[in-house]
Amino acid sequence: MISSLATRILCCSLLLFVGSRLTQAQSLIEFGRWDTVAVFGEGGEAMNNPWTGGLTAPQFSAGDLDGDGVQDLFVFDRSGHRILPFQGCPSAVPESPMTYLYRPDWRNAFPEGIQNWALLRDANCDDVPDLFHNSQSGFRIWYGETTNDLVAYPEAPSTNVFGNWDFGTGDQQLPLICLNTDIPALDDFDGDGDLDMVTWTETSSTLYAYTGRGATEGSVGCGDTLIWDVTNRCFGMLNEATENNDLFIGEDHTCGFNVADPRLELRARIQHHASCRGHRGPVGARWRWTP
Ligand SMILES: [Ca+2]
Ligand SMILES: [Ca+2]
Ligand SMILES: [Ca+2]
Ligand SMILES: [Ca+2]
Repeated sequence: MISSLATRILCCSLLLFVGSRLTQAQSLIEFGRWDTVAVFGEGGEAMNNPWTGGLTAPQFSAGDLDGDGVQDLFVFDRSGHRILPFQGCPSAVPESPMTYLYRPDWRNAFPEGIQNWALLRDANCDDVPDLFHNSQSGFRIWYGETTNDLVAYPEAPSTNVFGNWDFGTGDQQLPLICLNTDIPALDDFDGDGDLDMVTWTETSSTLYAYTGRGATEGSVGCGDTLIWDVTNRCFGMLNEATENNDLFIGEDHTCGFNVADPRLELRARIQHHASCRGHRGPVGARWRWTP
């Protein structure tokens, strides 16, 4: 009996001792990022950003993230939903290309939980990049501010972005479409100062055109509020087959359903810039609308 009791006391003492040592050891362990080890290519040249981790399905955006007047690089990798910011570093040698430094410490500037696609654009022309990203079958915008020499997105959007849809009875405010499998073409295509967008429709068969209303509303071209009209559901007179990758253009194109008066663009003369430098997003071409 005494022997059994002594054994129990000894076991408990050992457990308490081991437990306290483990707790002490755990409190001393700290993990940190160590990416100062240089890595060299086969030719012996030092590699830039060797510890970035690789990119699988990246989407690239330019934007001045730290407000120093130099364009930085925002990368969103659809695979893993990763955000990778890079600081733009001008070369000290004239006419030498700019390099980029991976800044994982800037990641916390961006909202969490972004999936599928994310692009930076300046939606309100304050020279601070705003964040567009997928949300269900639409998208949201976070407006940026520069605080402490780094962009911040303090105010979460409460809804997806809405636009004006006219089906023949006047404007209706409805959510804009941009599927999670898509990446929109997002730029000022008509050159009037505000952002426009071209993206695939719900069935990925034709293209929506969203046209910024800023200039036509009498506000500044790129106003403090981004207002979009859905100006075409069959933009570019092309549609893709549902079963395969066949593309129907021009006279072969069919448009079963559209918004009212889509000829706002169809009447316009569309110039197709075929140069590779004109490629933008999923549309694979650069469009210019000329009245
Ligand atoms: Ca910068
Ligand atoms: Ca902005
Ligand atoms: Ca525009
Ligand atoms: Ca406009």
